[in-house]
Amino acid sequence: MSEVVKVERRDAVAIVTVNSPPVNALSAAVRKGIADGVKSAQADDSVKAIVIACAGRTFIAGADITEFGKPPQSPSLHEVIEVIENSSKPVVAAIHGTALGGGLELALGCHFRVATKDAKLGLPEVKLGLLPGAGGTQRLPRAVGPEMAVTMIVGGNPIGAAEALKNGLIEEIIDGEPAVGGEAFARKALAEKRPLRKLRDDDSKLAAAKADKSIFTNAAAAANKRNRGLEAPLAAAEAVSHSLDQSFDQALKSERELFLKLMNGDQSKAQRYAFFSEREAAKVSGVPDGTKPRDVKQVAIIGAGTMGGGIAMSFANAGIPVTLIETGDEQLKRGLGIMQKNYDATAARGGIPADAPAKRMGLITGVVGLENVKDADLIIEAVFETMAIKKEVFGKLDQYAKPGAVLATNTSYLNINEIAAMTKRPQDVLGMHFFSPANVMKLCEIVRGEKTAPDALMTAVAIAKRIAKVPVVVGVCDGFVGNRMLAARGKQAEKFLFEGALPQQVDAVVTKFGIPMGPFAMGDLAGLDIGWRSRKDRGIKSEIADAICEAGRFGQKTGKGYYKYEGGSRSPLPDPEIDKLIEETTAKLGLKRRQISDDEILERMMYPMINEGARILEEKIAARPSDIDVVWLYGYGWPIYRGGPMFYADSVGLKHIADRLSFYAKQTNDPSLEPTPLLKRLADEGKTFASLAKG
Ligand code: T1G
Repeated sequence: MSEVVKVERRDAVAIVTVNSPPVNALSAAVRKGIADGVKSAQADDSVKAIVIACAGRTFIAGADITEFGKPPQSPSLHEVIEVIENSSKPVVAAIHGTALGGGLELALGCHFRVATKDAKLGLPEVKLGLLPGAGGTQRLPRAVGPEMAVTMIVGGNPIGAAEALKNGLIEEIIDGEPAVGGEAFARKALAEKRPLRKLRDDDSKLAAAKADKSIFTNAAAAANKRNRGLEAPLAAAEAVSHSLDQSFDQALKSERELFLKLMNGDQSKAQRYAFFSEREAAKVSGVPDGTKPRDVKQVAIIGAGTMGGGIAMSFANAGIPVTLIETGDEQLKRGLGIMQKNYDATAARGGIPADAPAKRMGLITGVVGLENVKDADLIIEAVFETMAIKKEVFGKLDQYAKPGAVLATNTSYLNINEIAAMTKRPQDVLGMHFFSPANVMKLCEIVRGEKTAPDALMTAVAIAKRIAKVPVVVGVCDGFVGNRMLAARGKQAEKFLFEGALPQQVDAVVTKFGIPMGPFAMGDLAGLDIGWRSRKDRGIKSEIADAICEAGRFGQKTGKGYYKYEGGSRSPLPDPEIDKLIEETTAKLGLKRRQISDDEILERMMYPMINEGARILEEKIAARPSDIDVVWLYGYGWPIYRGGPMFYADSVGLKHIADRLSFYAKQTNDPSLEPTPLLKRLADEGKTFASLAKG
């Protein structure tokens, strides 16, 4: 008898219930349990119909990803689906929560599917660098048509029950307990003597696209439009296309071949690593077991500027009401106006429902005066990025905030301990470093102060997840994790301009690697005047960057920076004026320019960052190498199919990286490029960063 699948009888209906927390993934035991359960019901003459349902919070969420890369165990998912599909008795999938990947593929093997109204159904395999490998590329087109199928499979995004019903993916939306709804549907199907619907035999929805291939090819092209460097979406579209030009069985073979190629490829390994790393990051190390987050009912955000507004929108997007506090009506009005404009623009392009802007703005209450924080359980400060102002705000928060409120600062690099010292409650103070635009970027660095209490930390992690952010706990240092590594890269980028390269060459190497924007285009986006002001405050000269700012070229905001921007476009155009300025400045300094290879640029963009990542691990600013990868994947556009800088370092080989860093340290007379002791040790021992996580 299966530990994870139970079969019970309700008169003539057999209910096969999967109970394998946390998400009823299709482990070998679950697959075997379902197959045996269906076979036993099939063999029992008194059973006239079969329902497959799940206990817990969700229907089957897919194949068990932890089994990937291990020797396959029977029965395969294909075999389980065949048992179901070939049953002479109707099999009904009763779906709740999410039916994803192999879970939906199993449901597609059933003769009927019903779902609760909040259920979501999808084939997200491309997000793991895979494609549906158990017939989904062939059964889904037969359920909803090839156009919708290729869009769902290439995009990897689930649809809701209503959309599924409208497109014929499910037969009915059910209320209450899924098994009860499934049983009721089964009885109805029996009473109506409904013919068993085997999707593999039903090509009716393929006819239009078979007659006019452009129906499929246009949908496939549209679905792949924003794909940059990912293999899986292209392979997935190819697999679905075979529903139109091959027999079902032949197309299954093609699907298998394409699936195995992806499974064994580098991209999927990186994407599966990223999936687990994101979840690992939310497991905070160094807090006592059982530490619970504090209850957060009321949230207050201080500052309605770009960051405060974006953070407020993140809460509103998650349906959580927030109080937005400013110092004056004018600032408040401006901030609320910008949010309204953003929501309206998104709704206008169909990104959110037409009624969403009003609903979400309705969750944001603007008030003037810090005393309005008194009922808040969590307060997030997002005021001007200077220590003096932050200290002043936290001094006041200490007066107004209720005991036990978590006081978070959104600072991107200032010292949290110094800010905490402005209060009598440093245990409640921490950083929640959001990334601009805060309503879009998923990363939230949770900065742990020296005195931050474990439950305060867990509160920030939990609330970050609630607003669909990806939290990573980091320690206090200049730039925490992401910006500190970015600074190491930026130093080399700037050096290249003095040594012989131009901005467009450096940026092209970085974007070719798969990062959406290079360092110079990023500088233009953020505004070059910010760095210029900070250099002047610290008495630091940088001849080229200073000359650019002295020419009034602050980046996109002034239409010119390292690049020029024409006709209101934000796309960077190389500017001969800059090339001339760089050449003149380096000539004035008596520097001899040289040709620099793209290979050298790539190594000096990536390896110093990796070296800084190793220092961050040595200093315990990050708990795991995978936490550093999550920061870069979700905060800086690192390509998901390369796993993150530390994963990438392991794939390149730490010995090579250490050797190259030593070489560049001598070539550029920059001892800071020498491999840090941790990197040196791992390289000498032939180990990887991943080996650190294994303890
Ligand atoms: N396999 C194994 N473990 C999984 C899992 C899976 N498919 N999905 C989730 N988990 C673990 C996760 O690691 C975490 O573990 C816990 O469950 C809760 O997850 C043949 C080949 C279902 C929407 O891609 O999208 O089917 O950290 O924190 O936020 O064609 O999990 O607690 O130890 O994410 O409520 C396709 C992946 C697989 C779905 C729930 N399926 N999962 O989100 O919880 S490939 C997927 C999710 C496949 C077939 C192909 C989400 C969720 P721990 P969580 P959540």
